[in-house]
Amino acid sequence: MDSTTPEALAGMRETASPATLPADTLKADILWHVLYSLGRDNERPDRQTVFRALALALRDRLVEKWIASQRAIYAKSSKRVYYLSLEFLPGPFLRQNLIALGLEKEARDALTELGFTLDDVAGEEWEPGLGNGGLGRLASCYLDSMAALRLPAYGYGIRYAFGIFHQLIRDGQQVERADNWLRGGQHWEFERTHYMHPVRFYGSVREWVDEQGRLRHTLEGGSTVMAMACDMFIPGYRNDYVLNMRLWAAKSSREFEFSFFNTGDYIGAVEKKIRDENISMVLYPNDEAPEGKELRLKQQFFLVSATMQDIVRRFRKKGVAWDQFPRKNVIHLNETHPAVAIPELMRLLVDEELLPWEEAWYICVRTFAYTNHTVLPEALEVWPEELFRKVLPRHLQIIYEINRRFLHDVRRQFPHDPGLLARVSLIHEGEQRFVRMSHLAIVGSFSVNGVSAHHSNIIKESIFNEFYKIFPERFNNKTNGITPRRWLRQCNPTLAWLITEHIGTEWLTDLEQLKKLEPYAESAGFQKAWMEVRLRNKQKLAEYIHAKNGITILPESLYDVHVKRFHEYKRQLLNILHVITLYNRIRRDPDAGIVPRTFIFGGKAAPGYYMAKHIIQLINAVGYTINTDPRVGDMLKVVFLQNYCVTLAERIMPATDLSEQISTAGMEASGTGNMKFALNGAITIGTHDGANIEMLEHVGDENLFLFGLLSHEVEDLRRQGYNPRTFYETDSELREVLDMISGGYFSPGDPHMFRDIVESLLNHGDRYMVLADFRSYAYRQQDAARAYLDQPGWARRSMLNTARMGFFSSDRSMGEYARDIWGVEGV
Ligand code: GLS
Repeated sequence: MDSTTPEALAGMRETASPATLPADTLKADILWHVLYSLGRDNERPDRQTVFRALALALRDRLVEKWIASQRAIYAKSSKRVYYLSLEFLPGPFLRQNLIALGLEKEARDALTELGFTLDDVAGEEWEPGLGNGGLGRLASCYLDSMAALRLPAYGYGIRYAFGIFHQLIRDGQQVERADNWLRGGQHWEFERTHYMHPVRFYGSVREWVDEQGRLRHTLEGGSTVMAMACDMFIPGYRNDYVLNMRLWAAKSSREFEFSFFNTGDYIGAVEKKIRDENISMVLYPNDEAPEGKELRLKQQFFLVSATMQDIVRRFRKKGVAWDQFPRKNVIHLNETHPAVAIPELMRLLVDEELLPWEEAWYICVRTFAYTNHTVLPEALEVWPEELFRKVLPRHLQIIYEINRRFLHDVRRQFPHDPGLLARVSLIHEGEQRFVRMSHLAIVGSFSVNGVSAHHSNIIKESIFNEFYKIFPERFNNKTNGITPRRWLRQCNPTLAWLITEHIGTEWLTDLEQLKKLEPYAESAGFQKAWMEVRLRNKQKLAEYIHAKNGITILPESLYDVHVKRFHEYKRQLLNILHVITLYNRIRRDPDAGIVPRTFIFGGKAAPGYYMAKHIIQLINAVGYTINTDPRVGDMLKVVFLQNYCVTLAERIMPATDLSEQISTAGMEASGTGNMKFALNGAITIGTHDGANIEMLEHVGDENLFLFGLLSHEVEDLRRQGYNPRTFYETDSELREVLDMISGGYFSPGDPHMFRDIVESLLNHGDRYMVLADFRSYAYRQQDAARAYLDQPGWARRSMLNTARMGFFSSDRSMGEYARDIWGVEGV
């Protein structure tokens, strides 16, 4: 067999240790599951059936290792990490699990004997879209790394019946379709139908005095929903260690149903069941914009209440005193979405365990840690006080008490700043009162971290500056990372193999090893091999694009890729303005010597986000005009790939030349797509924002195209009074582009179609400073094009990007969290 193929790579079993279930029975196990688990004829199973049976055969192997891992955690009585997140975006499991278990080759062989290829069978998997974007995907990279590092950890989330919507592009516009990811069955998880916790909402608080004269609080009335555990397994890379991600599904409570049934209200009982189970029905499709709906608050508490019951149950088994709780548990809040865990723990300790408030609070602030993922003011979560009182009346009381004591301390510490109290209060006062979840999370946690060095500085210096003055020791940075197992080894097997051939396999668990590639950057032979692999990846993407969009693209053209959620601050608009600029240059002079480029866009817009959806439409309209203009030919192509998701990202990352990371400086907390592209050898064009800045430090400024205003320049400009019109008036190329859009050049049937977009730039302040950065972006794009013409130079840059991305492994991030925040070690 050719040793450079992914098949050969799959054959490497360097550190694999034998599973209890042997690898060579995989085929028999698949056939067994076809018959006995799926109830199908196992003489001629179809592809979907084979996929499901293979998943079940792997789940068998995972569960053995999971039990062993749990036993090891118990035996060591380790401190446990609970990672709470309303979102996880794991992506398809099949290949990832095969790689982690070291069973890729066995699976290929077994499938070949059954008449299938692994590619075909893997194509049958529907990924669980239980997250919106970066935040959820980060949580999944972190679970992968926690497992790789053998941390005593658990992921906790919600098993939404419908994940992020499926995006279709119809007539150039986004259309949303429900994502019924469970329809194909639940082959990776175990549903723990016997394992339920009651979760209680609404009701009213009764105050009473007990025999010892203590003031007590009891919640009366309200309604109860059951949380059923569904466990999915996350294997560590070839280390026999398996973690679980426990996702809660809402089930109606039996008692209620029976009482209804007894009174003969059958339909009423069924309706109640449906209402209850709605809680885990759907993921809110907003990235960085809280929805503020009652159901969302219920989802948050549903996750928190069920998880806290699980944590307390495990803790109780140890039989140690409550003051040991923080030594045995750390609860990590992924954003403020699960921050109601803080008053929930207080409630458990004070109302149920009858601990004095001070003692309970002491436990609380030594247990929680909080990661902030955004500085956009509109994304900072707040809840109308009225709604909070209705849904969680006791929790609101507890928040008041936390706030009263906190403000008392602040007043003592800063007696001469009376305005400070209102600014740091957990309650925003005004016509309407709101609970500020970020303030709650900061006050209730011993650690508050940002997700890139730049972002963590912004937190300290601006958005949470006053908290930083009150609790300086709590603030720290943990730069995000990505898992190299999925984002190189799995998605780019041929490049992974080329790397392994030269530097061995250690990079898979120690990404800094990629540094060893640096000496090869000058080798003509290695450059050639590198570029061949990249070209093959680009050909594959071209085939996919041809099949999906019917557009033919040149694999040799520069693939300039912008994939991520659609948000104005991410500035897909800036990109398309530049595309139109190139188009105009070609129209003026077809021999202008433009480097042939393929612009690829992808990403979802929140269904209610008008401007983001409008920008998607503009991109598609521009694409249509350019792709059908005979003057342009192969020089420019614009492609919008629908339904960007993890599966699609895995296709795109390995085939990208230029990675667009062009947010307005100061607005992108970190970004993680930027890391995935660079790890696969793409070169970044980006702003001084988020983790781009650290990437620059690592890869060197000759290997990354930076442009645009710095964060403080953005702020200065805004303060001085930014006038976008000056740019329009002084830059004729820019003016031409904007006039074409507002004049209907790309929407001849409806000339006004895109006026709002131009209006937002020229007459509504251009909040994201698109026009201010346009010229420097266009210049930098020219540099990129020139650099691409020098292919050996590009190969060198590409390799150095990969070689220097070691720092951005999520293993490094998780190692830092474990050491600096959680105080835990591998089992
Ligand atoms: C986000 C940020 O916008 C990203 O910059 C960041 O990389 C990600 C993970 O930390 O978190 N915050 C958010 O609400 N959605 C995100 O993707």
